[in-house]
Amino acid sequence: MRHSWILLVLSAAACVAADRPGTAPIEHQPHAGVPAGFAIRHPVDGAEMVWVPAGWFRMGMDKDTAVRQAAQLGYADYHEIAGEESFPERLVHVQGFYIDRCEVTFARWKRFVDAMSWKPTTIPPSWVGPELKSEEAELPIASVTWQAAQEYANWAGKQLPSEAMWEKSARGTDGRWYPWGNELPNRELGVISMTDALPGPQPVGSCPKGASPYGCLDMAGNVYEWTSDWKEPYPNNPEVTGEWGHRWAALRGGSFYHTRHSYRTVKRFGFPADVTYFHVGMRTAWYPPDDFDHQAHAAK
Ligand SMILES: [Ca+2]
Repeated sequence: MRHSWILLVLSAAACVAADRPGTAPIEHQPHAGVPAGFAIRHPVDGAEMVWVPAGWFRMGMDKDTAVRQAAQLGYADYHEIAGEESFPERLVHVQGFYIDRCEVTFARWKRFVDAMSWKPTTIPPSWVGPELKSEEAELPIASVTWQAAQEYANWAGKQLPSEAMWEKSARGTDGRWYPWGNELPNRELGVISMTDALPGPQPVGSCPKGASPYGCLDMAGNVYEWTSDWKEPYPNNPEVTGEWGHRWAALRGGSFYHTRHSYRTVKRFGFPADVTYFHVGMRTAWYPPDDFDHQAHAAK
């Protein structure tokens, strides 16, 4: 009996030690051998998805980083870029998952609509009817409400990424400010607006130089992307201001329509879940089943 207790205590101690940031937590990891960025075709919606391995990453930012990011963008005060909404920086652990390499396109959205015996509760006003114009096929779907985005994800057997999943997909594990590094955005890196001239949405994946560490494209710009989370203060945020709570769903990544500070990987944005605009789209994430054959679904 005494021996059993010693084993139990040792085992518990090992669990605690291994669950600290920077170490591998003891957990069920059926996909541990899948390399970062491994690409598959999703079996339902056919989207190319890339693998983000399980592990810790730096999420959010601290005040010093906010000051430096504001300065890089030409602002004297980090409150002008809502830097405090991303406080504090901390290590967050996520399970391994796949995420769409690109935003959901008109072509994929049409597959969803065609496959449904009922129609989504909302259909983007930009939807043109039963026939998809060829020039629209690879544009990102836009004017999508949070509910409609959830409906697409449910149909595909996937989900919207949480803010943590989205942020890790965009910045990897080195705390970078933008998907490509710390260099300021430009039109080679993303479909962005750094001036008053708006580029309008572009076909997804048109800025390969702006790829994230896992190969995700358009995570800065093109269309804003819904996450599965409500926009609420992060735990231990020392500057909780404004109105928070279950009022806004969180969006990430900025859009062709947004201001120059919206393209940072830590930037959070929110809209009421039943509201949308012409620059709001989505991408999906997916936890594959334990017996998923990654190689059999590898993207060609
Ligand atoms: Ca985007």
